[in-house]
Amino acid sequence: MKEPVGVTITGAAGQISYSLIFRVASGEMLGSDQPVIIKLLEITPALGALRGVRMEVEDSAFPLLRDIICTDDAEIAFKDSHFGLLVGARPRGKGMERKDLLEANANIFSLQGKAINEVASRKIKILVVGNPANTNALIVAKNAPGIDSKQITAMTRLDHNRSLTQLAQKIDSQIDLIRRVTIWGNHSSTQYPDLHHCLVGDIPALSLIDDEWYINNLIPSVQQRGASIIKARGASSAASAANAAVMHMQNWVHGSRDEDWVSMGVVSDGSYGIEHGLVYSFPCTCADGDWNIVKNLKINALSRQKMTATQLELIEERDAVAHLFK
Ligand code: NAX
Repeated sequence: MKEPVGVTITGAAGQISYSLIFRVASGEMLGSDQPVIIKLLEITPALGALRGVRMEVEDSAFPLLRDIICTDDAEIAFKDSHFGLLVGARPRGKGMERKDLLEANANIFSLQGKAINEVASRKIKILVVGNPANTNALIVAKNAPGIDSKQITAMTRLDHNRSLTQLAQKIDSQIDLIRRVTIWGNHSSTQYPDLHHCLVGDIPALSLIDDEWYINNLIPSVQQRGASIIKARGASSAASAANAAVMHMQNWVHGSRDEDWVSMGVVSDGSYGIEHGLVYSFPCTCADGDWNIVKNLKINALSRQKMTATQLELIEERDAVAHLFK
């Protein structure tokens, strides 16, 4: 058995965490030989509800769970942590403009970035789920200069998974035969699900579907899937988001499939002409606990236009919160 590692989960009394915590504690994310200490962060008014979650985690008798800490203090929650799943965020309230939401969340994530910088393991791997996820991750990176910005990522895996399933259903294929789907850009309705490099077995996916369906159906339906779920369920996606977070971390730690890649929001190194420093979703391969952007993919005019549109939204978001950067 390995030494236990600390996993911090924020927004721990919320609906995504209600699924996520149990999957982390079961060993699904880090492996069946990796004991965990789970540290749950919430705002003070939610600590009562968090006590109930804690009781259920305890009642699950997870063999890998060494300890569970519940707190409203970010410095306690992130102390020595090796993994940070930053789920907690402020939802959009009545009459709140997008700008207000950005600002409210920017405050949360700058405080958490500072706490991470002070107390977390220097090796911490961070996944930001709370929206606006890409820009929140950027704020964490700016406020945690002691942590390599390569270790701070945002979640677009749910969008990636949604694209896989929609394609599989359309062509009546199995998910595991489909490779090289890409989500470019922001986890928002400007994201660009790209099938130009996608293969089904060894067959190009775009030769199996018509362009009209891809452009007018798959792209908008993946972009709007979150809203469709809210409409149908009366609540936003939760279990599928937790699942995507587990898969994102699993791949980052244990590697991605051969001849395939995953989509991750990462700090841009300027690849594909995307502005340096933005947290933008790219196709990435993972190996040895590290990720790398897949380089040299051919980008056609349609892709370029969509990649630029989502980049512009991220630039606007960044500029709106730039005053919170150190
Ligand atoms: P909930 O509203 O159920 O839970 C959020 C929890 O965060 C609440 O319990 C709240 O008290 C807590 N919280 C708020 N501020 C906090 C702070 N400063 N520190 C610690 N905890 C804090 O939301 P849930 O459905 O769990 O969704 C969480 C976030 O994920 C939202 O921002 C949501 O928009 C985002 N999502 C992101 C997705 C992605 O693919 N990146 C997909 C799913 C989801 O929409």
